[in-house]
Amino acid sequence: MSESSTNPKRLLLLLVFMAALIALGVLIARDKMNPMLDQNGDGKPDEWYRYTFGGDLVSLEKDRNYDGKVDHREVFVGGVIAESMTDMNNDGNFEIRGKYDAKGRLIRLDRDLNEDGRYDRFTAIDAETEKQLYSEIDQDGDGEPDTRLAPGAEADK
Ligand SMILES: [Ca+2]
Ligand SMILES: [Ca+2]
Ligand SMILES: [Ca+2]
Ligand SMILES: [Ca+2]
Repeated sequence: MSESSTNPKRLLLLLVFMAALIALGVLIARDKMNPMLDQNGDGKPDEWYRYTFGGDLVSLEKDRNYDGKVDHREVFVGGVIAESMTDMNNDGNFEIRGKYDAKGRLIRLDRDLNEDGRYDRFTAIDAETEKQLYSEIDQDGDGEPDTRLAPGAEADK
């Protein structure tokens, strides 16, 4: 009779053990999918990569000045770059944002020229020629384009 009362306990222990093994396996798999690099060898990661289970790159992040904060980020869809963001002055805001078409070609460039944390210059790019098509500005300060600049006005920065 004592054996029948210990069996459920053993079963429970076995289940807990198996669950722990599975959790460990998931952690190892996640680490493999999200590798980190230490480019300057200071012991702290400065590049982070994320992959899908299928091995497609999902995103990469870089700390290019090694201050511990991400200052460049790229997002990929189907292994193709879809968006990039760069913090030019390392204040935590990404002053430059690029958007890309399904072939990974730049089609829009958003910039925060006055470095207030909001994009204020939005430039459409021809994917084929890589030339600027037109620019818009954000006049009401909501971070969205609302006013199209006259052709040639891009030069004023
Ligand atoms: Ca480092
Ligand atoms: Ca940084
Ligand atoms: Ca910045
Ligand atoms: Ca701004």
